[in-house]
Amino acid sequence: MVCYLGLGANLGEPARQLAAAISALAATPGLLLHRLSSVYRTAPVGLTDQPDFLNMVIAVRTDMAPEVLLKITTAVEEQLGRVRTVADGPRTIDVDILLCGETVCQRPKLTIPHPRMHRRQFVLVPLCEIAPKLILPDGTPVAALSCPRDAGVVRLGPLASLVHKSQCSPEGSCDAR
Ligand code: PH2
Ligand code: MG
Ligand code: MG
Repeated sequence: MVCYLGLGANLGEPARQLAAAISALAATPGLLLHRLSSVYRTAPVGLTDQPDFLNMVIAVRTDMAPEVLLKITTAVEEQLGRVRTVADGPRTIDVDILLCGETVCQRPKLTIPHPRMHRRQFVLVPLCEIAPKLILPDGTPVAALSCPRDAGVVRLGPLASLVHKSQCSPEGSCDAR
């Protein structure tokens, strides 16, 4: 099953934290990195009085249940020093489960598809970059929701171009593992 994860950071060194989160996910048994979007600089949505975010979306292949994947994404956030203060507030790293194949699930701690992804360009633009033909479980094509020219979502480039090479794999590439 292909799952899509949304990553965001706006405290500390956001590009490094995105790279560290991806490395930690890639090192998880039973989870394979499949696709990485570019990194985007995005204006904060919700609580607007905070720094711009770096956002990206990755696709992973896994057979694990969404609840197990949630435990892993939460552990990665904690490992990278995520402290939960205000809702929608600044964070060192946020790893959200957006989609897990065709799964639709509504639990107190896990709603799939992510309940706000349909109206967040900082999710839709990178998602559409790596999966332009993707259809959401409710039948909506992701391309119909994504507005690449939306002000506030600026493509910066591949993660590897934003993180010093020595901080990535020995080959100098963050996205080849
Ligand atoms: N995450 C939020 C709230 N607002 N804004 C941007 N631009 N990027 C985010 O990742 C983001 C946000 C809550 O998770
Ligand atoms: Mg989030
Ligand atoms: Mg989150």
